[in-house]
Parts: sequence; structure tokens; C-alpha cells
Amino acid sequence: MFKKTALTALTAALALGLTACGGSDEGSSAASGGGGGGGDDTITLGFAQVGAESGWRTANTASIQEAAKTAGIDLQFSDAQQKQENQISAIRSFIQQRVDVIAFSPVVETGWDAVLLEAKRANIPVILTDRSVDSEDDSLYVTFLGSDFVEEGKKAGEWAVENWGSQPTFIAELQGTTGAAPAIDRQEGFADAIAGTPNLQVVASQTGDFTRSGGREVMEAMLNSHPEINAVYAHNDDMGLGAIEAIEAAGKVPGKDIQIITVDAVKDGMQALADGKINFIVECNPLLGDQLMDLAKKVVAGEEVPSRVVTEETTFTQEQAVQVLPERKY
Ligand code: GZL
Repeated sequence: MFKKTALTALTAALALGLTACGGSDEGSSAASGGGGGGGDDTITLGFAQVGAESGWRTANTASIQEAAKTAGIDLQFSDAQQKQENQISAIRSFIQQRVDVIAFSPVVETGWDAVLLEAKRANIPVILTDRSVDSEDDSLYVTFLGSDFVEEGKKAGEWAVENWGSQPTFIAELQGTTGAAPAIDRQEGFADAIAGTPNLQVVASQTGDFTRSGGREVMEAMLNSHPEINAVYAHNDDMGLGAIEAIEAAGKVPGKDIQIITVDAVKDGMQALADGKINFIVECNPLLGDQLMDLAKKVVAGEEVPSRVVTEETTFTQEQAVQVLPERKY
């Protein structure tokens, strides 16, 4: 969950677009000046990406790279291969390069204060995208752009209550990366939503690290130790797709013998949903590039921006997936 204390941040839904907050709204953050960057007025943005672990991440990276080109922003991009130490090194190198603004998706919630303090002391503003950090010091970043992961877990849980709650349901939960905001929050939202339905029991819960291979390996082990499993809640499509491979290898029918809920709604997940192998998907929008570049320009110009910008997202049933698949961008 977003860890800012007394968060009175103005949450602007992306559908309304970004607006610089005038006046002295508590919920807006005045940006510190740019860090310097190149000699001309081209903005240099240093972006430290988590990695390339999932279809969602691939779409997110493409969105950022395309949006930087469109916006005329010089993008310095690094891929941390899901290692926090690599993200920290990348941020340090952006500081040494004197970029104008830094953005990153923290692979896990904790362990960022020291490097973000270095950026603050270098007068380089930081934008959090996609995942948030757990820090008491909310002066270390100007704004957060991304999803409400607790809400995503809640949507998944509410569907489970409605569709699985009338019969004994033994759920295998495939968690995202340990310590990552989406893993922590999607688990919390789901657990809260199903708490009042005794028929729904999570009998096994383990990280598959947001990868397809992780989902397959964990699902194989869970099916051996819990043959009663008849439902899966996967924190992303990729682990759900890996679980499908394990379920089929065990001679069972995904979507029927073992029903599946996932989060993301990337193309491969939506195809499995349309094919009846997944039963419900909660969308998590990776297309943050344009909003990020808009925020970066405003922040470097010293304009006030909302402290939190939450993306608009929906959910998909199997019938809806068949309808929308042709026009899906990712
Ligand atoms: C969510 C994002 C998660 C996706 C996964 O915003 O951080 O990381 O749900 C990705 O697919 O690996």
C-alpha cells in the first residue's frame, strides 16, 4: 500500500489527464529544480527499470521508450534484471551524469532512502512509476504514477467470492516478487475481500517471482502437496500461464478442473482467458510512458504535480476477452 504518512495526496485519475496543481494543495508536490542535464534545453531522464520478467514489463518498457522519443526527451535507460543493487547503481550513475530527472519502478518497497537522499542532495527530482516505496520520508520523491494494487487484489477477491464462494474452494496463491509492492498489496486486497467467505481457503501461497517459469515450478510443487487445489490466484498473467502448463502436465483442465484468476491483462493472458484456460483477469495498465514524460516535463519546469496519479483499470471475463482481444495494444 502507498506508504506515505498522512497521505493527503490529490489522486488524479489518468482519464482526467494530468493537471498541475495550483495553490498550496497539501496533495501536490513542488518539484525541486532540474539537476542540470545536457547543455541545450533537452530534458535528460534517467530511468531504472525493474527488468524484463513479464509481458507486462516488456509493454511498460516499450511505452516509456516510445513516449520519450515522442516527447523529445533524452532517455537514459537501465534494466536491473530484477536486482535492487543494480537499480541503486543505475540511480547513482544518473546522479553522476547530472540528469535532469530520475524515474524508476522500485523492484521492492524498502532499502531506497540512502540513494534517494543522494539524488535529493544533488537537486535531482525523482518520480516513482509502477511500484511504490515504503519510506517515512516523502520528500525523497516528487510523485508516484501507477496502479492501486490493493484495489486490484480486492477486485480479484470479489470475483472469487461471487463465483467460487458457494462451494469449498482450495486456492493456490502465486505471489509476485517477495517484498514488491504489487505482491504485498495484491495479497492484502484479495485476503481482505475473501475474509468473510469460509468456503474460500488459501491452502498454499508462495512466490513465483512474476515469471512464467516461476509460476510453473511453484504450481507443480503445490499440486503435489495439495491435490485438493481447485483454484488459483496468480499475482500476474505470466505466473498464471506457467500454472496452466503445470496443471495440464498433471492431466487436469485449466479453467475447469482448476479455475484461475490473474492480474495484468497482457495479450498472452487475454488469449488464455478467451480460450477458457483462465477464468477472470484484473487489468493492470503498463502504458505509463506518456503520463511519465508529461510529469517529467512539469517537474523539471518546477511546476506542481499531484503527489499520486493512479491509473484507470478494469477487469475482463472470458466473454469480454473474446470481444476486446483484436484491439488490445499489449
Ligand atoms: C505491476 C507490475 C508487476 C506486474 C508484473 O504494476 O509491477 O510487475 O503485475 C510485473 O507482471 O512483473
